[in-house]
Amino acid sequence: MNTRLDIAVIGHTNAGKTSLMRTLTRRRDFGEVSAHPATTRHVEMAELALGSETVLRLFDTPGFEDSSGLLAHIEALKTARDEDWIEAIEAFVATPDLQAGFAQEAKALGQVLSSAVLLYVIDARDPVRAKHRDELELLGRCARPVLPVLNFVAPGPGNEVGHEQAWRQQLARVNMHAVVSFDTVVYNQADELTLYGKIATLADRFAPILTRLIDELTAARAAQRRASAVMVAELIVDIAAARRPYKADDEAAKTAAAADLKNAIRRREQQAVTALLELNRFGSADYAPPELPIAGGAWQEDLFDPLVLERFGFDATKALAAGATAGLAIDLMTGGLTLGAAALTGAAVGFAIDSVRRYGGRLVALATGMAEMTVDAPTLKLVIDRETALVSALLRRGHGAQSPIATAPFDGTALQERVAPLTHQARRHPNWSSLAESPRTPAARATLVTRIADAVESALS
Ligand SMILES: Nc1nc2c(ncn2[C@@H]2O[C@H](COP(=O)(O)OP(=O)(O)O)[C@@H](O)[C@H]2O)c(=O)[nH]1
Ligand SMILES: [Mg+2]
Repeated sequence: MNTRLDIAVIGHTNAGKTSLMRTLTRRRDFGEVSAHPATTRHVEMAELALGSETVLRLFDTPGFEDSSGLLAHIEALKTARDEDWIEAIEAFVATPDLQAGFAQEAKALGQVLSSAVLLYVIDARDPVRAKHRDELELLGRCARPVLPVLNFVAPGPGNEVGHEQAWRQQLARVNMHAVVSFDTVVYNQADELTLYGKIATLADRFAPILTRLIDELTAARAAQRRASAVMVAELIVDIAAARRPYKADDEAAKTAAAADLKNAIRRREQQAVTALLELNRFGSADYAPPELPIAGGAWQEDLFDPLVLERFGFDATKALAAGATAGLAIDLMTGGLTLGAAALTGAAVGFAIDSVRRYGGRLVALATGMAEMTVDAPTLKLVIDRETALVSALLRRGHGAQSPIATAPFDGTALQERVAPLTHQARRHPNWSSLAESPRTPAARATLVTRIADAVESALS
């Protein structure tokens, strides 16, 4: 059984060879990609490992610039030396004197001869031309299995026509029946697995390692999705629970609290973006997150957060409407279980000492003239939506992509329905936020993160 597969990535210059290498190896910085021809001048290698074992080596090659001239040159060599094709190609590769003006092509062909399988990358926006036919003929003479890869198949500006069908017909004519479509910019795991599956068919002695690779890629993808969703869920809990206290009648303190909270949330979101990019092996150059579009006053002030009061067993809106004052909360807190406010005896129902212990300090603070700034619902929704959209975009992005990440429009209605009750729960626990002064991470917080992550994951496209 062979334990390491060498693959040469070949094709016409600018077909997307280097981009394909980047996407397959998840290395956005591999080699050099540009719209100028002949950017790749030497053979460059990238490895794929399972654990510590390298199972696949991909070799990026300089493109063939004049494949028709090259074919004619090698055919002439073959005739002059009275050799068969593969002998003539071997002699051409091994002997600089025989390379005429084709030194770059000789490097690529040299790599072809030392590889077990060839990936032939095709720009499917191009019609099939004579140069392509000659390239195919030459590759067909190299005595290696060839898997043609149709690149640039995603429709879009500059690719309204597409010549995928013509290419498939042409490839069938030269006995290349196994073909894959692969867009190096728009990542699609099914296409990637198909690519490895077809290689396994063409070179079945490598089937065992390719099967392991396929399993590993599948598992890694699921883990990456989950870890991304958990990062978003952590962010959601942190910002939903975040609070900043201030003296209620002090305008300057209020402004400062709002600014402080806003900055903390911005930094926390930026931190999540950086972590998401890193987890998915992209970098800050790929994405410029938009600012939180909030004006100063849009932050929520909740002197008496109905959610907190409700936790104490009474309907806050009713109680407040009935003229409840801060005094009530103080009574509750200080264990004055006599509850001076007779009108509010109902409040004692379901009242738990545990709740006093947990929320007491806050309610006392609120009741004694302190207020708190929290993130408002629209801002929270915005962050949830756009980070979920970012994860979707990252999961769809190939590492060969050059343009900055653009998140697709995201309809967060269904996600909000699932997440809103969960963020309410987070709001009740200020110290579950990593932005709190003394953050706590009880098991209940972990459970909440898991439930939010489930919702985020199911909203990923
Ligand atoms: N839209 C799009 N652009 C691509 C794709 N593959 C490569 N490119 C772009 O095409 C150009 C040439 O790609 P490159 O990988 O350098 O080609 P190479 O010369 O065969 O290595 C670069 O500008 C790439 O960003 C693709 O699938 N879709
Ligand atoms: Mg290149």
